[in-house]
Amino acid sequence: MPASSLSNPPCEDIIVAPAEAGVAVITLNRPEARNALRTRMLRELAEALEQLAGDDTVGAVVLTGGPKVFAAGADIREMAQLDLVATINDPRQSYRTRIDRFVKPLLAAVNGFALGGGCELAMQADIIIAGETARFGQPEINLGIMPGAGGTQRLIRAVGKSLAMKMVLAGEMIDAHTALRAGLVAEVTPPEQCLERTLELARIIAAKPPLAVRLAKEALLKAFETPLENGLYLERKAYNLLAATEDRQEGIAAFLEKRQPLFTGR
Ligand code: CO8
Repeated sequence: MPASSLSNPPCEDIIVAPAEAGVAVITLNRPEARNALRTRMLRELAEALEQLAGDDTVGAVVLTGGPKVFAAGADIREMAQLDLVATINDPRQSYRTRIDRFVKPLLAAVNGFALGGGCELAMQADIIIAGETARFGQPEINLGIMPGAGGTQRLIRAVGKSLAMKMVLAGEMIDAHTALRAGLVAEVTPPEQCLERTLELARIIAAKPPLAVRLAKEALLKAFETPLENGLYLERKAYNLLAATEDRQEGIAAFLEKRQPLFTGR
């Protein structure tokens, strides 16, 4: 199946590679505009993820901007056309929400700039792997605006108050190693190994029992917005649910029989 046929109508701003070893790869594909996130690109991304969510051959998705840049933020030329009413009605907000609803693990492989909406998109992923060339920033302040797609909320949770304030108020970027120290990214790799390492991690996750992965992701994300007692309650319910799965039986049996488990997603 040709990659572009995964979405209907065919994708123009992203490339969706069909799953290999349980991992599908989405590449942002506007290099001439530094992968600026125009409305079309976010729509294609939301639609592609929804399709991949329903595809049983996909256990995890890797999102990349290619070897040079992740994404330079919202498309400033497009933004320049939007007045207050158009901004309030901006469909990009709902595409962002649809991306947030992706239930499978989403990993971002970031090389080069991840700025503004591009940094916010990387933060919508569950795990970020950064190449040493990666630069993260929220430079919206330089345009007379502020982050509008999670840059104040997710960044402060990821890197803490002081660094988030510096990035958002001064518009200063941070490099990959600073991002690693601050907890924004999980690993830093040489630039040319960033995608391969992210794929490797995605393949590892895709081979795990999918129901356990899904519920664990849900519980982890709830930690950001739930008081501890409620979060612990939710975790316990999710944990209990997994007791009814065949994959739990298989995982425990395989351990006791000293063999590799064969998970089926049931
Ligand atoms: N939007 C549109 N076009 C862009 C963007 C962008 N964000 N970034 C780069 N481009 C275009 C340039 O205009 C240029 O086009 P052309 O060749 O036609 O002149 C081309 O890409 C190459 O750009 P540069 O020559 O500037 O490339 P460099 O490699 O020298 O620099 C940078 C790369 C550092 C990324 C630089 O382009 C830059 O600073 N870009 C803007 C970064 C920025 O300010 N991002 C924040 C945008 S605002 C935002 O993201 C708000 C999100 C709110 C979302 C809320 C709604 C859901």
